Amino acid sequence: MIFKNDTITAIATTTGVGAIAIIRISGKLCFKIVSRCFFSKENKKITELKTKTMHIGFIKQNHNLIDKVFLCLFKQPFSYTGEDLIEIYCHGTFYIQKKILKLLIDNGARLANPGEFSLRSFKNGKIDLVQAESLLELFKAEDELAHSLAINNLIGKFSIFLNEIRKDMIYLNSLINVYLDFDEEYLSEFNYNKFLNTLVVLIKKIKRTIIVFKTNNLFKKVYYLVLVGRPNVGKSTLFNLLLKKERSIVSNISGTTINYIEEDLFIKGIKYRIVDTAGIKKTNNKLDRKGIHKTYETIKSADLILVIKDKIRDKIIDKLEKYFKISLTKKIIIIINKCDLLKKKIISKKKDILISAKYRIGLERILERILERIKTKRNKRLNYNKDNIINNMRNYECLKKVLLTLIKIKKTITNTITNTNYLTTEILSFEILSFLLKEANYYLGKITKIVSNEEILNKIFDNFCIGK
Ligand SMILES: Nc1nc2c(ncn2[C@@H]2O[C@H](COP(=O)(O)OP(=O)(O)OP(=O)(O)O)[C@@H](O)[C@H]2O)c(=O)[nH]1
Ligand SMILES: [Mg+2]
Repeated sequence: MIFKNDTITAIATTTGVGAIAIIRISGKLCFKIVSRCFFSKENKKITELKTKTMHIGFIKQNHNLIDKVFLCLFKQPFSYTGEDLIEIYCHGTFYIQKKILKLLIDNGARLANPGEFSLRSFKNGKIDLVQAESLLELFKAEDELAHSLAINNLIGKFSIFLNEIRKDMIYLNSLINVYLDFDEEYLSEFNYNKFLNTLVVLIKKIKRTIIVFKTNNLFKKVYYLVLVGRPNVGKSTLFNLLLKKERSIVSNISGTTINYIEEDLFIKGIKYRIVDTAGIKKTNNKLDRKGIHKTYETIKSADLILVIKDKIRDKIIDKLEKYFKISLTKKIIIIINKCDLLKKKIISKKKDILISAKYRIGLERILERILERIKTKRNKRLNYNKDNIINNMRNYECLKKVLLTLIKIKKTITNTITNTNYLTTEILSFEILSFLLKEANYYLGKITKIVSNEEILNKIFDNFCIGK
């Protein structure tokens, strides 16, 4: 699909019926094609319409009226794709959307591939690769943090950083290039310190960015909440209550849940993965043992373990700590369920939360406690979010390669300075340095724009939806 320049069209809004749908068309023949089926209320030709302004008109097929629409046109290069582009705002019924799309195709447009509008935008220099990827991240962002990282990079935070790096590398290159063509007698004029100082600052800058990404790779992390306890204590009842749906089977038969079940859960904009598990008990039954083994496995990946008891005396936490051979205090929230059955007030530890999952008592306290406990981790993420600009693993790997190459350059220079056979190694060094700088620049280019690898481009843009 890469780099065709014919005229493409697609429905840009989500599939289905809505009040309004948007149909996009972009490319050389865009205005020509639309003028065959759009008739402006002002009786003006498409090319006479003011750009970036809404115009009311009618879509017709051989004099048959299909819809009354709004239309907005963008003349190249001032459009999302950088080409002539038109957006048609029609009524959002299936019939109208399909009819207009077919009309545009019959008049010479081609149905766009997923991400093809964005690919053209990238190809025409309207957005760089980082911004294209951020656009994709923006669509996937399900919580506040993922959204803020994506939107920051969409407006170019990471791209600005990369540009600064590129400028520094161009400067370094200029310092070397002067000496590449010179005779040996001029070489002693080369200012090693000037070169080294710039290089060291550059290395520090990249290192810091990489470390922020590496040490806080919590971004887009989903917090795992695992419900654990003896059989029949009400794990599945609480699981369903938190999810607000009957996802897990509840019964008074001990051992109802035999395999863990997990679902997404949002609490105040934060995404969690909540897991209901098989009750922990002594058993010789092979199937039950397998289920319990899986319970232990899920506990390993838990950010928080919600331990549910239906009696104070339950020694389940001791059992878990014995199994894992570590204290779980920091990860545990203790919940005493079935408080509705209590005849007299029980004395529980202050931190334990008393609830009745069946009668929906005490749920708020659980949510509050989860938020409280996740706060520390979340603060870490918020810090991270402020500083981090690297938007994915691919770019992290590329930037790491830039860093390693620059470190190699630094080593080459320091070796040269300490080398006693000064002049002969100097000539060799300049050539090597120039080569290494080119290599660093190549990896930097891979992040933003100068990508020759079609596979990478396809991989990125294929993930977009049609019409984007
Ligand atoms: N009275 C009362 N009964 C409850 C409460 N919560 C759950 N139950 C009942 O306790 C029984 C067991 O509930 P489940 O949610 O299936 O328990 P579980 O911990 O998932 O059990 P297993 O899947 O066997 O490990 C059911 O009959 C529930 O209706 C509660 O707050 N009060
Ligand atoms: Mg259960």
